[in-house]
Amino acid sequence: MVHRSLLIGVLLGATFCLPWAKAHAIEPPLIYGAAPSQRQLAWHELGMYGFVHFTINTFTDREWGNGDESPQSFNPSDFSAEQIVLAAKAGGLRGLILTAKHHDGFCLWPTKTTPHNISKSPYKAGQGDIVREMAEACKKHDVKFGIYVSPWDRNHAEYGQDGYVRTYHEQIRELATNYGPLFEMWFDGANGGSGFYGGKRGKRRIDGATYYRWDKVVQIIRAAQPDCVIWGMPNADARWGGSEQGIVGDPCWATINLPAPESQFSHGHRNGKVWLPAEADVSIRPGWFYHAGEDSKVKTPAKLAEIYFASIGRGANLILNIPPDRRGRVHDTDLTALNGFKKWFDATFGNNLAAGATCQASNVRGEDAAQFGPGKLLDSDSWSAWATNDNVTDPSVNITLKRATKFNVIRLREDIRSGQRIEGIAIDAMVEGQWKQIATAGNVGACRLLRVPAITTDQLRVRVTKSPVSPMLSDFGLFLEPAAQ
Ligand code: FUL
Repeated sequence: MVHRSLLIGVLLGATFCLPWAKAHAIEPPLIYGAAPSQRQLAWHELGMYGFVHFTINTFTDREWGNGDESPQSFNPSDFSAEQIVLAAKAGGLRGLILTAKHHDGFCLWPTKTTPHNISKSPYKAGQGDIVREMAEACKKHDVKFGIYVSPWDRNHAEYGQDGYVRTYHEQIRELATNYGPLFEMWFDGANGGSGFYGGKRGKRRIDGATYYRWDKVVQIIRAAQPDCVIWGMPNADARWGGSEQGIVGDPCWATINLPAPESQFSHGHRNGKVWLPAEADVSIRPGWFYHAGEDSKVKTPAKLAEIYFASIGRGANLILNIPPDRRGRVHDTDLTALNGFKKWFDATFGNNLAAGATCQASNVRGEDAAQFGPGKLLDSDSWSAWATNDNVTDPSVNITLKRATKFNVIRLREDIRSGQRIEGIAIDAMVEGQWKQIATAGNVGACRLLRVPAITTDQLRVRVTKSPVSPMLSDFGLFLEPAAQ
């Protein structure tokens, strides 16, 4: 039996509180499955950034140093962190991750943990610190900064034993505490076994899942850099996209069940238990380090555009490597490619042709258009969303453009703060008085780009064809991509 005074209270509340309560009456849909943390959301917003592979390998013309190279060989003739950062910026990259230490163990900062570092090189007569110079140039030009610090160390005598793990943790602590905010730290899984190892040489086998004490690494980073995305270890914030070609699978889910074999990283798992989005990595050249012999093999803007669609366009982030040459600068050929790519990017995405359109949805959550109306598809907030009532899982929205418009790229996003919901979507265009389906996709996620044959129309329709719960679509864009050079 309901207590009498309680009942009266509820009734009074219902009567007198209603006008006040109305603004809060329509609750957003419940989150579906795993959803991103704040730091992951900021990372999704970042989208595209760069890698800077630079170390002794640049001077020995190798991809993997053995660990026995002399620090004397690290000798850039005209290093300019600013030139590298400006090259990245000119290419539209919004952050840079520097190889502070690659597998050969040479440290680009004057670490206290090993003598195998820049202070033993001729660079600035042993007074240099490339990590600092890069961090400062990034800060100056409003580019985010991140660090790659290889777990595998082919120089260190104690690699394979506890002593090295303590050294490695200390290296991470130095990097995480002395160089300002880091947006991402990258932990490579490569481990070939053989190396110099303090002169003992031979092969060292470790279990990559347990040897490095990742739990401790996470603690060190979280304490110093709570907003830093950790890439590539158990309990990380982001995962490898499954290729080194800058391409992820289609569909690519931001969720996955762990542990999972790397062969499943490119697609992830639908309804996976953790939000662990993919990052697609690729070099602008065939190798990760600069080799003069590859000057004629720099990727063209057209190739970079293709990569953009196969990574960002499938909801992943993209990290493009731009390796400095022996001067310590980005080579002219790479600069030309980066500039061409940015020109293509601006020409394509600089003008959203859907701006100013009107939207009519088949259903709006609680009829509350101010909170959940289809106008949210066209506002400047990436994640504010058109939402429907809980029982409506296959709604559609008609979009009327201001005038007949030619386009060949469609952009969709869903409100990933509420999880990855949509499993099927179709776009129709009104052509000669009839709806014609022009594109479909098996998911949406943080960003979905669909290239279509150029079409001119003033009416479109977006249909959610499959979703286990009410969808939350947050962005609709139309663009006209010029042919890339
Ligand atoms: C790989 C490394 O072995 C390469 O040298 C490079 O650093 C690439 C980004 O990751 O696993």
